[in-house]
Amino acid sequence: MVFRKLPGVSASGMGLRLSQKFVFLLFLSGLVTLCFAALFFLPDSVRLKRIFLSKSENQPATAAGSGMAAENDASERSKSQRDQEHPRGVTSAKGESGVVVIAGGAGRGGLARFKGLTRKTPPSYEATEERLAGGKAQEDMTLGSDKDSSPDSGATFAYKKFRRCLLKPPLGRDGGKPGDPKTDKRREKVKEMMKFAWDNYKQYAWGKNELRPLTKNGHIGNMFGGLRGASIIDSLDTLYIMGLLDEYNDAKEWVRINLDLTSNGEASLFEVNIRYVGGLLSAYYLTGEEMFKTKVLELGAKLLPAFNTPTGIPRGVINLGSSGSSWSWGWASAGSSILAEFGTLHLEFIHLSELSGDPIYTEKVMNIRKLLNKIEKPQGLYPNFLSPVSGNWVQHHVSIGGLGDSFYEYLIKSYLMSDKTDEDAKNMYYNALEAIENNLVQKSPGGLTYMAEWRGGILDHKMGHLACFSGGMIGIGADDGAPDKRQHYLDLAAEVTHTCHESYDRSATKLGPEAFRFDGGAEATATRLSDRYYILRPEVIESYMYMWRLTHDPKYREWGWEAVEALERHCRVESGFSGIRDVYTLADSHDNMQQSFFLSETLKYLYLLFSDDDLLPSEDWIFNTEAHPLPVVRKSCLQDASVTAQDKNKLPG
Ligand code: DMJ
Repeated sequence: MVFRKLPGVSASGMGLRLSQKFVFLLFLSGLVTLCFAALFFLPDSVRLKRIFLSKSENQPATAAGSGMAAENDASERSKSQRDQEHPRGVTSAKGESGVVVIAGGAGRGGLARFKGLTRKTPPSYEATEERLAGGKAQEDMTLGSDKDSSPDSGATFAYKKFRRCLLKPPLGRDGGKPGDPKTDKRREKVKEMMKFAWDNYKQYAWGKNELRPLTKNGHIGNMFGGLRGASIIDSLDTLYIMGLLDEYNDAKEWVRINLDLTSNGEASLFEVNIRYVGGLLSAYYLTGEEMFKTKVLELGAKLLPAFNTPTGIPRGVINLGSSGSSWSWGWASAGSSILAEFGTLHLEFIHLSELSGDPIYTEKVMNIRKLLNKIEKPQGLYPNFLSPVSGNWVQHHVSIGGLGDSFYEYLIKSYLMSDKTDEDAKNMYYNALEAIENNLVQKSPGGLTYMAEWRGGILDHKMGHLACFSGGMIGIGADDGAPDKRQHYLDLAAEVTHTCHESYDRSATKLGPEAFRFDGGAEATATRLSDRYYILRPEVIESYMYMWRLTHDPKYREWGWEAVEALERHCRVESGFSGIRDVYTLADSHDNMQQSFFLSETLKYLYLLFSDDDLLPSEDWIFNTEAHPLPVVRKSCLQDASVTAQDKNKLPG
């Protein structure tokens, strides 16, 4: 700046009068004050902060005990990133976004940026074999992927930490091998059945969704919106826990190379969630293989647009392509959504939030929960159809079987999976169970306990095969019921399971029909031709497995073995297993379909039934409705940098 000496003006210093100097200084100090004020009063700006604040103040704290802060930061980051880059909610997996937060990392904290995913060598199968045999390689294999996902490596989810928060090793001391040779032989038989089903699928239907064992080809169907390999995804964890490791490896490589998530088809939100999301989540949690996590997060993001309805209750069908449009099933009353569909997302979505650090999945399912909790319920019951537009029930049909079933299952399992902290789920479950007992539970003249269906107050004395899961459900919830009800719940669970066994025992094939009745003189038998089929469903065997674990009454293993023999006799064909059209005739008529849930559920539950309880122990693992094991979320342990659940378990008191 140049200060000019003005003529006729007595000047001092720089040629300015004292008063001029004073005005200038005043102006200068005003300017400086204004600049600082701008810094503090203008909206928060990271760039200004970077300039003016020290580096350490600029970084979010992610030190020990503040794991949540790191998680929240990751959530915010991914949420805003998604909003900006993928306005329709279609995101790439976190690992691919290039930005991840160091989780845990005691005392260090800080935001770290990484490009792409760290590739790793697949786990060694020798190590797995050795681990299954209880060898020293256990730690190497089970925690193999920690090299990628430990807090130090920068992944969003600390896998190693998660493993330490389990109370017991997932595969038990010896892969769950039972001490008793007879049981072990039975277990080996189930493993052979799995291998047979898998080998035939691989030979004739590889990459398709399901095997058609009579015509020896693949079936694609229209439930999965162009996604393929349903039998592969559904089999991953079963193969793994059975120690069929070559087969597991083939399945894993197919997922790595061929699972194409860019499909543009129309899918059932429910089916994709329970089979694909559930299957990939389990595979990740059991093996620590990062690729499964990447895939499941990519798929999970594709499901989010289904929730864009006035109430947030998702519609049943979703386009998995970029349009993300969704609609209700044509057959569902007045554009309604189905209770068993929108009510069977909770377990998987909680884990999507856990793995991604993005709370959006939890928010979506909590919103469903809130609406259902608030809405008026006829006699305390939850009807099967709800409008995603008005949030009101569309008609009053209540069923513990199809259309309603797994909603109830997910209430009690949400409570158990939350390490018994989700009190809302607990209350909703026990209230629902009370309403079910008051309105639906019946005793037949022959003394069989069953669950009828309810149509606006009128009972339909029919029980679906699907409803037979409820024996197991009531059993696993017994212990957390009111103290004076616990034995009652266990008895009820046993009675329902007994009835379901009767539905098998009263057929010529010793397999149960799709639905059985308790009217017109019938007791646990199908009276309609259209209800006589059996499509390899798991629900009855599922209840045997839970009841075995809860009571150790040997009858459940005997009943399971009866089912194995019946499956071998009537459903095993030259190239796989097939459903049958009529359980009451010995001249088998096969339906030519090996359902993917046979591999995922029926054979897994049988295998667990003949295993020691320490294979996927109930303290640590909750099975989703497709029998994919998901771990209990131990928030306090996961956030505690130093003490693990195993340590805590050992602490006195
Ligand atoms: C499976 O896909 C799941 O168990 C679902 O909850 C109900 N139906 C089939 C098996 O029967």
